Amino acid sequence: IPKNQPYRTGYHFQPSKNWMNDPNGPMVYKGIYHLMYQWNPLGVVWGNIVWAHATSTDLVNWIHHKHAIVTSEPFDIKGVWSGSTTFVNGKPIIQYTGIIESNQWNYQVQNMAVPKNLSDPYLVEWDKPAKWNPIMKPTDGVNASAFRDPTTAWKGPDGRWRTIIGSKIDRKGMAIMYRSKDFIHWIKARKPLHSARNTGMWECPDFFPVALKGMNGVDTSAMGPLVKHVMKVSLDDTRHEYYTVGTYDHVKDRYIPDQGSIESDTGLRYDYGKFYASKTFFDHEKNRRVLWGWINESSTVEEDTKKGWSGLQAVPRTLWLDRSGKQLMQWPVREINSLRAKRAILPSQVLKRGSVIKISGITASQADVDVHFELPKLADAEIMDPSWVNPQLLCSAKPASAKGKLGPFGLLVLASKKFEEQTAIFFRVYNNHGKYVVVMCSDQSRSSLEESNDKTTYGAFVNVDPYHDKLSLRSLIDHSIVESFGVGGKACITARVYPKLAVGGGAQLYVFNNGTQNVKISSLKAWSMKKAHIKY
Ligand code: DQQ
Repeated sequence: IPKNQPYRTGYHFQPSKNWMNDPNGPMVYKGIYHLMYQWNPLGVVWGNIVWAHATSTDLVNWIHHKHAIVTSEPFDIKGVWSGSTTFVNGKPIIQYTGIIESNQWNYQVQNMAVPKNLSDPYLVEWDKPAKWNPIMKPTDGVNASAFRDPTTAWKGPDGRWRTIIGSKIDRKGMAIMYRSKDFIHWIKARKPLHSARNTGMWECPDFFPVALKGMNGVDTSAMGPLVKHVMKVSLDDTRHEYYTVGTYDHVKDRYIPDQGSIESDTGLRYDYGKFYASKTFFDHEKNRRVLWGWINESSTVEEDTKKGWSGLQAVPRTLWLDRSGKQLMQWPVREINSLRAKRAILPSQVLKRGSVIKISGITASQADVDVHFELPKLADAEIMDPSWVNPQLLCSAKPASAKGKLGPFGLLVLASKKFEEQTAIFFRVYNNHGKYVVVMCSDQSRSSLEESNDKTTYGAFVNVDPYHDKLSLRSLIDHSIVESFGVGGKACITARVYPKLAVGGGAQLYVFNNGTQNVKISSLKAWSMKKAHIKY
């Protein structure tokens, strides 16, 4: 690892060097968590992809093993792309996309890989049975360069397995479904499980059940009256992910969203900042569903070349259905708390209009901070302009420096001593005909004196009633990444930032209120975070 690396993270998953993208085949097996990922052994941009492989007992500290899957056979000689793990009679089987030699560009097929030694909890050796591979080919009208990223399969009441593959026909994105009795021979269903017009290629689809009540996860094959289903896709066009909550009709084998749709701009997202090619798995040992997502850089290739790496994985998140049944909730896995070290507390107090309070005594460049706000006088909220339908545009038009009434209030992270640099994560509250609208913003516009970075501001509406609920904000700060969780995980925003001054000891943390109304901090706790151990 090159020395003097101000942007390398302390507790996010990243390889020793080079390019990383999608998380692949995550699972837990015999008490060991597995994360495989798309990795370029030869450079800082995408290419030469292998499935790198690391394991962990706690989702925090990792040990690398030899690559799980590399190109070698006619059915994957030009590439081993993303895929998922399914437990079939207790045995993990990987399905992944292989690129084959062809006159056609990026000709895609699906393959399977099985562990060579099931008694090895680290599952170091994988076998790609030449007898069966490829298990799915782009036949009858399927676009061979748009046929990839198999999901974890699920078993229907008829005993047959189902899996979906991301695809498109012209601009219509879809999840093609296959069925199998033996997990080897797969037959394409006549109709896709789901599709949506004008969405382009659906990369890395994910389809899974969530319990109607509580925070526990359920097995991917669970269905019936106690669950809803979630369908997520990564849209190649916009590089954003969208999901809907809906019903899986297992008789017709179709997914029907309750409301909204994938093509809509205002659709639900796991994360309203950077987050792509994500994948969940059911952690049957801790009864939770865990989400992994790839966070790419916001710096130029020149900068990435200098630092020698590109790409992070978000801290894995537990994911469950909100009580409303209309959206998901997310929260960093609790194991990450084991890295919390020195703590700073701010006693409950009024955060006066115009004030900026420093949180001292922790390493602000590698920290976890959790703040809860109370709003004494909601009636003073600004009037909502009906044209503000896009929260990202609203946040860009009204950055942290734009004074409001109730807000902006929140955190200034990775701030330099004289505020030449700062990343602001904050709320604003509006009054929309007597109903309150809360917007959460992550403002990167002043995050670095370096001009070449992408400093796009992100925003999300938070479906919360500030009359009854506290507006809380948790941010995981780690040198060049800030992952923020609004109101217990109702809205999440991840940003990449590359400060020049606010690095190491030069970084500071503040809580601020740039509104004309006072708000109350009912609690604020911040921790220095220890380094995670990643062995390469
Ligand atoms: N990355 C993989 C593909 C997938 C894309 C290739 C999404 O399988 O569609 O590295 O980032």
